[in-house]
Amino acid sequence: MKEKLEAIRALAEKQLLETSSRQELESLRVQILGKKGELTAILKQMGSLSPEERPIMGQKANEVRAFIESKVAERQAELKAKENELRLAKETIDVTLPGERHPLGHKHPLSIVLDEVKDIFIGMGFQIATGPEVEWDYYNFEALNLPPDHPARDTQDTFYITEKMLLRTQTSPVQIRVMEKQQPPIRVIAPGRVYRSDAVDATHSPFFHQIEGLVVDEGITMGDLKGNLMQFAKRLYGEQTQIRLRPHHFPFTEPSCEMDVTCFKCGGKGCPMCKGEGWVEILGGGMVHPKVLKNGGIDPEKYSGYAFGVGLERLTMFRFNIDDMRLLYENDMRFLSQF
Ligand code: 2NM
Repeated sequence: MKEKLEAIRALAEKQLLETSSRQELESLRVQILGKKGELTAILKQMGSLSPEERPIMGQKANEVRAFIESKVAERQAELKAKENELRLAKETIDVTLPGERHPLGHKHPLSIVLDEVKDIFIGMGFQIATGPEVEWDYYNFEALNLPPDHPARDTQDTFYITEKMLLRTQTSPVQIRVMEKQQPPIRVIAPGRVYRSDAVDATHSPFFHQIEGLVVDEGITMGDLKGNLMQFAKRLYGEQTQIRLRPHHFPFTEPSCEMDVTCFKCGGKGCPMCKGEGWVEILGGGMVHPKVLKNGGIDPEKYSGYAFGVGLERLTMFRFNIDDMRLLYENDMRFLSQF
């Protein structure tokens, strides 16, 4: 039995050194010292020994157990240190490696021009107003003095949701909502998406963006419209830019006009861009119709106002010399990365 114990000790010492992980070590420990282990099996045979031999063997067995236990602990510490070392080596980061470059995005050309337009009007004391894209027929047409038989109210031109609800065709309904909530002085621009039942081509889309402006106060005249919009044109297209107003018709303004600016391509001499005219049309506007002021809860006897509407796509296409509106919606990186 003594020889067996010595054999177990020697084998254990050798096997312990051969373990290469703490898991392996643990199963070896169980194999030797566990309840069904080799050492335990020997101890169970103690009963067959003579009373004199028993304590001697018992002591020997305890000695072997203690020896193996301390060796296991030793090996465990060694393996733990080795595993740590390996993990550290694997997790090492080479801080001198060059970083991965992430491509940096930028604003969409429509947003670039919209932000410029906002800045210009904010600089002139305007506030930004917004409103719903799904709008009541009342705000989109009726309050704006569009008669029931006006072509814009036809389903050919407008997306109706119900008989009384539609996708707004302009941002002027926002202006009515502003007037309902606020008495003059009013100076707002309402930028946003609008919808018309149009087929897609180089200059049309079923949705596009408008920026409409509204100024209401005592004594506002066409002179204010002309002065403010001239400043706008000069800030957007350069100091040298000239404007001209031509008579026009809108149901919500009286009198109404369209505004041209000197062609930014040729400076007014005439070129393919302006079709030899020297001028390009950029917006429509006029003095807010007294009925429209009244619909907004404003006394037309006391106050007057001007309003205008400008297409963001058109401004952007002029600004960056883009000849097809579809390019603004297709999200083709070859196009967008040029701005
Ligand atoms: C335009 C042209 C003329 C306009 C009118 C109003 C309101 F609500 F004050 F009556 N907002 N915008 C207007 C006037 C818009 O777009 C070409």
